[in-house]
Amino acid sequence: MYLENGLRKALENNEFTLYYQPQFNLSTEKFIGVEALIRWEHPDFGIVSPMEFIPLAEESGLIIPIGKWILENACRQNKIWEEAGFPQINIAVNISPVQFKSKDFVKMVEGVLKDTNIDPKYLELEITESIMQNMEDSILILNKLKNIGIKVSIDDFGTGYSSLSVLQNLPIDTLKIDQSFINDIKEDFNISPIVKTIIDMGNNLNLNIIAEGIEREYQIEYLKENKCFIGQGYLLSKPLSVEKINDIFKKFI
Ligand code: G
Ligand code: G
Ligand code: MN
Ligand code: NA
Repeated sequence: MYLENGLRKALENNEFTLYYQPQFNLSTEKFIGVEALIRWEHPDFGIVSPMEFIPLAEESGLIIPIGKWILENACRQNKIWEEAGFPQINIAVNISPVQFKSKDFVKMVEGVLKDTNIDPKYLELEITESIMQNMEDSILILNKLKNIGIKVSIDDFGTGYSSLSVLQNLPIDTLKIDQSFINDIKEDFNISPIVKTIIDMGNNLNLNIIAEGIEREYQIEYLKENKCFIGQGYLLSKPLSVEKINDIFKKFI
């Protein structure tokens, strides 16, 4: 309860910040995008993990204003990088299923794009497989997002229940392989066939594939050998503040 009261005040008190985790092309080692990840600096508790407060925000409905704040700030930041003369990169933003299903979601996204004036093709929204519980409505929303020109990825892919046939009917662009599967890639490459199956499926459907949670060099080797060429994870970089991302721009572009 105490945390939830704090959450109500957090937006107006400016207690949220966005961190950005770099995404790299595993072959060229080029920096190609970032995933925005919210952080809450609570005045009494210090940093509170989104794993704790996003569920509270979803239950209370606060995810709607907070989600809008996240999207606005991520898009504005991408514009700032563009205006600083850095090459354009993708910005990925996590979207809560509650937000995705909310009445004015598409209108909100359009408004943010207009206000921040970023090229929609550099924005990627991360949704989860749970939206497929309501396929028809979700496809309508996804088609609207596609028409706006933004990209959509399925986050934590492989942990839900999406079948190949469902997947091929979804107007999406990218599969993000859940980090638990990347963690299963051990040094001897003697692993379950799941990672390879997901990569093959994604490639066959012409989707981009991003490996999450890369922590070991040999995982990169395995991924490249099996034709997954985009990755993020602590080995490559942790989520970073804006200032630190600026340094990466200077080093990797
Ligand atoms: O960075 P990490 O520990 O911080 O994130 C923990 C969880 O919180 C992950 O499941 C992640 O998807 C989620 N999360 C992080 N940032 C955001 C955000 O901006 N919006 C939403 N909806 N979820 C987020
Ligand atoms: O649910 P989602 O995939 O958006 O959440 C991303 C979460 O994974 C964030 O909490 C982020 O900080 C975390 N993360 C990113 N890279 C790694 C990694 O290499 N290892 C682990 N354990 N977590 C990671
Ligand atoms: Mn994510
Ligand atoms: Na994920």
